[in-house]
Amino acid sequence: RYSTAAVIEEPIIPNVDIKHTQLLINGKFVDSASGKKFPTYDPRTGDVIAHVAEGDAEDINRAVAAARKAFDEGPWPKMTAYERVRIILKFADLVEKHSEELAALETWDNGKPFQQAFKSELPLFVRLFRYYAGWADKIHGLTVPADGPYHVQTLHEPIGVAGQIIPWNFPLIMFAWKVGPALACGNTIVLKTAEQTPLTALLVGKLFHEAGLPPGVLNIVSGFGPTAGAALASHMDIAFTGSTETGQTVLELAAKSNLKPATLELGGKSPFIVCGDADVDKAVELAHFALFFNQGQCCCAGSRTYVHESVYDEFVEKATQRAKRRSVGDPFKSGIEQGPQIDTEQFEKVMRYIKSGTESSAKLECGGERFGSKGFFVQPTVFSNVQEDMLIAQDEIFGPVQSILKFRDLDDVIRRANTTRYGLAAGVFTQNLDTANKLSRALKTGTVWVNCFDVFDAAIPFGGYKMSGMGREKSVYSLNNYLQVKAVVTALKDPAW
Ligand code: TXE
Repeated sequence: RYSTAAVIEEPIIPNVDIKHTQLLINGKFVDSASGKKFPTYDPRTGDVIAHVAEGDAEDINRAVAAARKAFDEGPWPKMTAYERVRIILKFADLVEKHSEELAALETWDNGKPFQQAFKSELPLFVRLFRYYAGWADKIHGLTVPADGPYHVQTLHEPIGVAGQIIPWNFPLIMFAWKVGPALACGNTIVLKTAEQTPLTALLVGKLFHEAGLPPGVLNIVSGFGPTAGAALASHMDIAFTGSTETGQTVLELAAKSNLKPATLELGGKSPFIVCGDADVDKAVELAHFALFFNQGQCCCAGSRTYVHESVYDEFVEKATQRAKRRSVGDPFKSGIEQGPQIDTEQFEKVMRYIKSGTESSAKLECGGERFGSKGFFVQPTVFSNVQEDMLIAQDEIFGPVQSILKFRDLDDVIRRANTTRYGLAAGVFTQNLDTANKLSRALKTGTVWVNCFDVFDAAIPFGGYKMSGMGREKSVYSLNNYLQVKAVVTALKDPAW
């Protein structure tokens, strides 16, 4: 039976003031040029939390002008790297101080469990900025030994104004993945948040200015994709996280405007492979986490659970029991593992996929219905007997729906795991080193987690093969997205030296 720990008839109202709902342009909170506002909703109930200024093309133009001026005239790019380090570190300290308030706001706007936001996402956010502060004064070029009488060096220069578009599933973490490296490299930024989750970015934007960030360096525009998002994609250098379909539009706009480079971090349908030698209880728990974490709203969710035939029946039985024990309810209540989906569109999308699963020959082991009568909650759902050609095995559901498939041997699972347009991540669960090595090399994905999943350390690169994206985020690799390399070749007067 499903836990009835929390009924959302009386949602817990967090003790948080919503202080910032305007656009943050040139260091000031301002209304949108049109004066328009849009509502942001509490996914637990569908009630409006606040009305937020709605930016569109004109606001993007104002934000870009501010960012351009801040880049061209300084002081940001002209500061010493050490001064930039100190501002980023001070910001990280301020966020740490405001962690509880930020986590509450994140849960309210997004629906994720408060404990998850407070205990893991806020500390990771702070860690990401401290990590990037560590890079800011260690970015430098090379001296290159070339043929001929030349002194050759490379300068690693910021690209200028970075345009960044982020999604709603991890509003703060996605902010950190994008803003951290761009600022460390000395760029200025125009960031568009997702229309579902505009609130936390505005508060951290305020904290950044309190930490000493000069006006115009970080501009934050709330608004919708086809208006503000498209205007930004047509403007400058772009970094985008979102769906593969929207990623294609963003790349097209980037190409049609000024051929700006784009980094894309898109969707996935990641395999999680449980080998015959695995400890089944541990595999069940990790596979459950890999799929259900964050209401299943992770680009890298382990959404195709492949299980070796020798442990398949036991695994299905235990995975079903685990899903039935998952506690669903008000994400502010302690002990709740799963809150609501982000909005009515995502809720309906998940329900459509569940329907397509029940209409196929897959077996619905548990769940399959709405949870409660309010908001956007979905029962943790498990399908067994899933086949590759079913929609639930092909498409990104982005919800709490586990699809379990059976495999025979390693070559069989490698071929099937790679038969998808996506290539973001994979999980491998085995005690055999040779099996782990073989799978890690054969899987066509940007990340392979062996006997673990969703390890998001700041120093580990993340990104996709195939239609899961272009470029890498986090880690030293992400700096490349925000730097240009200039070769300086100087003729030597006295080649002998
Ligand atoms: O994503 P969109 P949506 C996947 C997931 C989900 C599906 C749809 O499968 O069910 O995408 O979600 C901005 N020009 N992911 O519709 O549209 C938009 O305003 C420029 C995977 O929310 O990709 C938001 O800021 N920008 C994903 C951002 O793009 C545009 C996370 C993401 O929205 C735009 C979220 C346009 N024409 C959803 N249209 C991941 N990779 O983690 C929209 N946007």
